[in-house]
This record gives sequence, structure tokens and C-alpha cells, in this order.
Amino acid sequence: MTQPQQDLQDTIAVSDYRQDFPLLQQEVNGHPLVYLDSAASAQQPASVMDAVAQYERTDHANVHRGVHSLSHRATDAYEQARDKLRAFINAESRSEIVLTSGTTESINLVAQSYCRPRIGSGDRILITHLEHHSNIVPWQLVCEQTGAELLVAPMDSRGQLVLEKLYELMTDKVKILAIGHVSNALGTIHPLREIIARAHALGIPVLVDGAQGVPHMAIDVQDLDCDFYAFSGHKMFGPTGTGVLYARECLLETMPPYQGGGDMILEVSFEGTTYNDLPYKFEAGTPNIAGVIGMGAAVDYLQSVGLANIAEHEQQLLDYMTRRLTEIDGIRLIGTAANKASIQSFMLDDIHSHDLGTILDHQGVAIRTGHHCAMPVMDYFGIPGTARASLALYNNADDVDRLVDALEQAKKLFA
Ligand code: 7TS
Repeated sequence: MTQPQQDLQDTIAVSDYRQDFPLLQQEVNGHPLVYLDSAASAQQPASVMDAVAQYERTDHANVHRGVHSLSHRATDAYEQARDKLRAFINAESRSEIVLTSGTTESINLVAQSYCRPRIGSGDRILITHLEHHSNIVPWQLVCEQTGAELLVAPMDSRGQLVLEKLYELMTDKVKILAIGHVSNALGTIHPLREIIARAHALGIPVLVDGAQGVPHMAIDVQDLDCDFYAFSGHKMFGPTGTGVLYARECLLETMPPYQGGGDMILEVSFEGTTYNDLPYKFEAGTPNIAGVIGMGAAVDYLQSVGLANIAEHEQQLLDYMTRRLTEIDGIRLIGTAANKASIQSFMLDDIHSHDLGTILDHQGVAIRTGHHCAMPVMDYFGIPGTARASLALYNNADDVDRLVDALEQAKKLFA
């Protein structure tokens, strides 16, 4: 066993916060669970589970419809969550917070409702090499539908965007730039403020895929000056099947509805339909009410801890994890950008990442393995996939030491 290094100075009492997460208090395969897969889905604090349970036990009803008390209570809780989310990312108005099923739906909404009606052959959509499939395929679909061309800004061997090349690709033919905030495969944080300013100087609107940004740092959409910001509830300690599309009100006003159905209308007749006000025009059908209420509770939780505290803790832990992993003979770190958040991909000797993941699981250590829905990133490095450890508020130095010990065990097994 390697000796744990206890010199990590935690800025917050992590052990206290860890107790807020019931799922983490269990053994897996006979070992205390070490959960290092929060980039795929983060665990929920009890307060989120309680908020969902309270709605289901005492307030369950549909929203925006009934005159009865339960429906009022459900509507109030649901709309309060929207207000919390508005404040959380500092959007100017609650009309700019469209509640969706997650990042994927948020991006598809922009692709189909904003982009598709206003582009055609000769136009271009600009993305980067580091995107998750959710920020690639929706744009490929629009290109197929319209004849527009998809341009991809390159990255370097550390997993950083090559900014000069990105800027070279920004021309008046580009109708939107869609870019991740933080790469889910490599952890790279892009210099968004600079990139957005450059795009806006040329009149190019910018969508940010914030799925891996929101959980790890304070987001201020007005300060970033982005036009769209998409994120998911389940990566920020909320329930699955919830998410947000932030969009500037002036843009939402020009966009046709994404889906038709109940709640997105003011009046319907066979002759025609008048759409509802923003943001409801983009929220057809009964939403994930319980999930959204839980997402609101997740915002409360994140704010009670403080995003600055979370970012500082995770940064220290990432530094520690990188240092400990580097000490392992035969490790190859994939993604070594100067500015990174909470994620480290790696390979160990020539052990297949799935084998590594299985061996670690036997020791109670949960990591993600494979291509991480970022196949172009894997292609760049000429590999089928990586092992990936991702950190959250509830992880500590002991988790990292357990990961390193488990990797040493794997080496022995494959020796
Ligand atoms: N964009 C990024 C950057 C992501 O990391 C993910 C999910 C998505 C979009 C899609 O989010 P969803 O909530 O709509 O599914 N990323 C991961 C991951 O890294 N491992 O599993 C899912």
C-alpha cells in the first residue's frame, strides 16, 4: 500500500459535506465506496432528495393548470426553482431560463429553433475538437438539414484549444460558435470571456455547453456575455432529466417554438395558435416537476457551500490527484492543459480502460472508462478510450489515495 499523503490543506470541512450525501455512506464489493465519476452524474445531498420527496408526498399536482391548492403549491415550488436558477447564473430575467430535460435538449433546442431557420448553404457552424457528442451531433443534423458546413477548431497535445486557429475560423460566414465551458474528457477550461468577445466583435453569437462548468465554478452569464448557456441538473447534485437553457430574451423572442403541446400556448383553434409568453413558449407538455424542484434545492445546497469554496477545494484536490497519479510507473495522463477543472483522464501501461474500471470497481472505486462521448478527442490521441477520475465537493485526499492504491493493485494483476 502506498502511504497516504496528508499534507493536503482543505479549505472547507469536506468530511462534513460528505455526510450530506447518503449514497456515499455505503460499501461496494466489500470496500467503502470511493465515487470518482461525478462528471458523468454527481450524487445528491439529502436536501435534494427531501425536496423531491416533499413535493411527491404533499404537493404533487400539475403546474400552471389547476385552481386547486395542490396545483398552486406545485406551481409555486416549480417557479421558485426557476427564480433560484436565474439568480444562480445571474441571468437578467426569469424569461431567459428555459427548463429542459438537460444539456442535450438545451443544445438541440438552440440548433433547431435558433440556427436552423436562419442558416443555409454557404453558412458555417463553428465548434471545437473537444466537444461532447451533445455539442457535435445537433449541429451535424442542422448542417444536413440546411446545407451549412461544420467547422472544427483544433486542439493541441495537452488538450488546449489552439486559439489562433479558432480565431482564423471566425468569419462573417459563421452563424454560431458552440463551445464547451470545460471538456468532459480532459478537464480543459476554455478562456471563454476572451473567445466570446472575439466572436461578438464579428457578430457571431455564442452557445456555451456548460454541463461541466456549472458544478465547479460560479457562473455569471452576463459577465461571460454568452448568448446561450446550457447545463444539466444531475451534474450539479440535482436529479436526472432536468436542465436549463439560458438564452438572451431578445434571441428567444425571435425563435419559433421547439415543440408544440400543452402549456406553450395562450390560445389554440384549428385556424391557428397563439404561443405563450417567454419562457413557457419553449416548455411544451408536463415538465419534470419533481426534478426541477430538486434542482432548485441543489442550487440552495451549492450556494450554502459557496461556489468559490468548491472551486478552491477541487483545484487543490485535482493538483494532489495529478501529483499522485504521476508517481505511478506506467501512467500516461491524457489532458494536461494549464487551466483545468476536476477531471483527469489517464491510461495505465497497456491495460484496456474497461479492464481497469472493472478491477477498480472490485476495490470499491468508481471511475468512468471509455470514450466519454467525446470520440474525436480519443481519435486525436489515437486511443479507443481512457480511464477518467472526476472530482466533486465530497471527495478528499483519502479517495485519491484509494484510487492510487487500486491502480497499483491493477498493475500487479496485469504484470
Ligand atoms: N456536454 C458535456 C460537456 C457533458 O459532459 C455532457 C455529459 C453532456 C453535454 C450531456 O449532458 P446530458 O445531461 O444532457 O446527458 N457528460 C457525461 C460524461 O462525461 N460522462 O457521462 C456523461
